[in-house]
Amino acid sequence: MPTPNSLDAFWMPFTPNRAFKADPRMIVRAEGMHYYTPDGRAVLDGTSGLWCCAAGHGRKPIVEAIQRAAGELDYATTFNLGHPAAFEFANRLGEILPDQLDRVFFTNSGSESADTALKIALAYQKARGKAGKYRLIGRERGYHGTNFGGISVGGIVRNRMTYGPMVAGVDHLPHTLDIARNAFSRGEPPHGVEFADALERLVQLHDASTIAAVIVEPVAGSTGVIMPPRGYLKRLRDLCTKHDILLIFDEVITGFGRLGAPFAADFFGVKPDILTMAKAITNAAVPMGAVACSRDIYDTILANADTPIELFHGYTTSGHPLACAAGIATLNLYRDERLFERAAELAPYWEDAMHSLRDAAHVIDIRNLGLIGGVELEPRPGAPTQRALEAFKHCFDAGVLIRVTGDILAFSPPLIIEKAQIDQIADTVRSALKSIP
Ligand code: PXG
Repeated sequence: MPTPNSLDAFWMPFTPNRAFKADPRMIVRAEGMHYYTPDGRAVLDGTSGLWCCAAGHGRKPIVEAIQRAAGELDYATTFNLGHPAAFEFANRLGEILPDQLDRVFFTNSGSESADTALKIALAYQKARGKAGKYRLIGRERGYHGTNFGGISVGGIVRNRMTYGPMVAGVDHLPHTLDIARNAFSRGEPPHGVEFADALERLVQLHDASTIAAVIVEPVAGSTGVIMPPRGYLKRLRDLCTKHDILLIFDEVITGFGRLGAPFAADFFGVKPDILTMAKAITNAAVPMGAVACSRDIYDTILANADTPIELFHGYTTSGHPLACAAGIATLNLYRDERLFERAAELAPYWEDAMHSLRDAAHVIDIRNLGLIGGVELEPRPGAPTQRALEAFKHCFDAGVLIRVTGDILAFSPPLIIEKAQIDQIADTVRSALKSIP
């Protein structure tokens, strides 16, 4: 029988359960830029939780909004019934979303947003009489969550290889990491716009009349921080337009100021047809995701429906009152504290701090954009990923939370970070790397 404090019952996600439970690291509280361990030690959050607490932790206006909402309307379905916060939040998102990309479908996570976006793309093609356009194109090393649609278009081998044939009719673009040509580039890497031309090859192979949509992360996060080469996203947009293919941006990590603009679409000046969100949409205080669609997609699906319900899709907690309240309070905070602008202002300092690690031990590449950083390590011979894992543990013990994936250290601090805390992250990582073999 497990005791109340036993670690056995909780099957932890994306975690080496045996190793963790033999040597657990626990967090009991968070405030501002810091997590706190059970013994009261502060740990500087260099990752915004998991790319999600963009406004920092325990923010009062968000906490109070959730408390108020819980006391007022704990739950109401949005299936054929409405509550004001869901409409208000969708409208508020529309104010910061790219022009005409403001028809919002609510989900509960990034994974649900990815699957929802793919389904909407297919529904749109069918609604306009092009049901033959069914193929979905993802990208190698892409991450779109862990549901079947997302792993089908995703490109992280370990997330896919166990789960059978997945969704049919999927193909992949090549990823854009090119360390040989782009190592240590600052910001958008100069080489690799031609990676987008692989879409032209896929069109030649499958014909555009069979392709519904392309989905990419504008900046690939989970796989280890891969930046789009200069001009790449624009070329992808142009090719999608040329071949009448929808472009979906998965903005689950790039949304809400991470790059110093509301969305990556704004930062790169490239407009997708569908844009997915989650994480920082509520500062992660309540789970939520959303999919923004162009008015054309929404109008086409509504106008061509052959039943009263136009889209047979939704979740019990789509537009949950607590999530909407948290989301509205979060958008207010981003606006009132000018956090997107703050991220833009801090980005050059962040870039310098990241690249100051160039001569640190084991480092073979550094990548940065907005308030995102990636430091790639040379894998330890015969023991890939070990070095990064040890660096993670060293940093945690030294009071800084970083994220590791493979042999890459990933950074995405809350947008409220101070310059001295940026220095603290760089210094801690430098000494961690020095102390591991
Ligand atoms: N799309 C993207 C681009 C993501 O980064 C998801 C979808 C899925 O979101 P949910 O809410 O279903 O987890 C993500 C999630 C990491 C890391 O270490 C990143 C994510 C999740 C877990 C770890 O970088 N991103």
